[in-house]
Amino acid sequence: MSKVYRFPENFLWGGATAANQFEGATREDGKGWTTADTAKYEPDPKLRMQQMLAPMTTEKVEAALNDQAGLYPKRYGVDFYHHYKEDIKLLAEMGFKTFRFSISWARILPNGDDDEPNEQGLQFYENVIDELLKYNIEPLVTISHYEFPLALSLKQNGWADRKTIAAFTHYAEILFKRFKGKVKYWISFNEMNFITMTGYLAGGILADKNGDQSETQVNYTAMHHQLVAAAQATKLLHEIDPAAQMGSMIARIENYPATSKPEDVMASVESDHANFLMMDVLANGEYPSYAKRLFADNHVTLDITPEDRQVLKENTCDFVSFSYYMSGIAGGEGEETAGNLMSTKKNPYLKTSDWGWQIDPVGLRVSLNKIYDRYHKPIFIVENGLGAKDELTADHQVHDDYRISYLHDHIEQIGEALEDGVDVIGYTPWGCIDLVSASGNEMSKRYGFVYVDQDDQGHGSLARYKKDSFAWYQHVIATNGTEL
Ligand code: BGP
Repeated sequence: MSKVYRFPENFLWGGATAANQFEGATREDGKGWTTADTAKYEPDPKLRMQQMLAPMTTEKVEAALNDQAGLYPKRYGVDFYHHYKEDIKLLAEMGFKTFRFSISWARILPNGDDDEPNEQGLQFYENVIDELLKYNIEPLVTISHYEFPLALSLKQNGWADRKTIAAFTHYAEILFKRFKGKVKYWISFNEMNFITMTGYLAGGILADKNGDQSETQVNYTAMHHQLVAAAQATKLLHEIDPAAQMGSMIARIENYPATSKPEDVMASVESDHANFLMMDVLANGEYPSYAKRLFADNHVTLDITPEDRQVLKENTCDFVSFSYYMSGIAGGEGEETAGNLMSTKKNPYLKTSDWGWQIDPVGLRVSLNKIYDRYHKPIFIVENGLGAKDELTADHQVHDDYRISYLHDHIEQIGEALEDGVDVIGYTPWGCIDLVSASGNEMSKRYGFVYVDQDDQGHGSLARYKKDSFAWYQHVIATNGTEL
């Protein structure tokens, strides 16, 4: 008999997506270009991550926009824009209590800083939200998920410029006013910690506009601007819709010490510092004491004004959230394996996914405990899942027992963490309906309970088919996690 876990009665079971990987329709209804629209499909898997993390330039942006022959999968996603009713119906059938999606800034403000919003953009998201509410599905909305209005990158180098804080808060204010009373859970930025590594993906930064500043300096400056913007947005949300809550979010990378050698343990502590930095600021209201040394080690100096400190202090987040896919290793030597936007060293105790990410359910419990010990705030696990190659049979089935096993083992560990006393309020596995991969711009890497008929070249009927995991997750939700 397997152990029975007790999840809170109102536990928010659901799934997660992001506009740039899911929606498509990038040229429709007045939307402006975004940074995600320049992500070209790279046929060689070995070069994909490199391409994703390489600094972007104005020249490369222009080439992408003028490229008639190239394949840019994030421009078409899986066409949620035209399938949202059908898709939400499937989520409702699974019994979803919540659905995480993001709003594309350039659909609301095509140039990023327009005075007036694009009504067609707002209407689309209102339709999505109303459709969710029709089925009693709580919307969980990310305001900025790996896409940025391209016009603002070209005009003021994205988040490198302090003016972007005002543009963002104007955009957020429009959303809060329009969706007041309808959206209770908001997340300011997706995986905030990656801005220090990936200026273009997370911050719309163009390397040729950095002047004589180092890339690291510019990325950290952008990080500070995002932190202030997140705190200002929290303030606005609480003023406009006091019942709503703002979450902060990071990509949690649980990096174990390579050995019990004290230096390896210290490397793991430092890895936590780098990983938690932005959440520490948004949850605790100030830069942590270790930040001084971290900035010095990176040769970074930040312009933190007294007003910045005040807004951060007075507007901490209501809940914390994170993505969790894998664990890694800090310190030591050894063979490398791939991971979520960064590689890590191999852990001999763990198996890996088809993409080399180390599968570690217990690591999720470790992270949940660490995060709760650190912040004492409710925790929303807003991404988790297995990217795998699925096979659609002739009769439109997908037997994804590997995905069921991954999710089963992670949900068990959430159950364990609940028993540890951790306040977990919800769980939204990533890519609940198949979508374009963030790092690889490919369709082959699938996470969903629902299969979408589309290949890496963008060919396919876009028909949606239920995988075996669909019925399994439906049962998990129906029994509130007591039957896994
Ligand atoms: C996270 C992102 C998502 C997402 C997921 C899986 O980093 O927030 O946007 O796609 O990882 O990553 P990938 O699609 O690269 O497998």
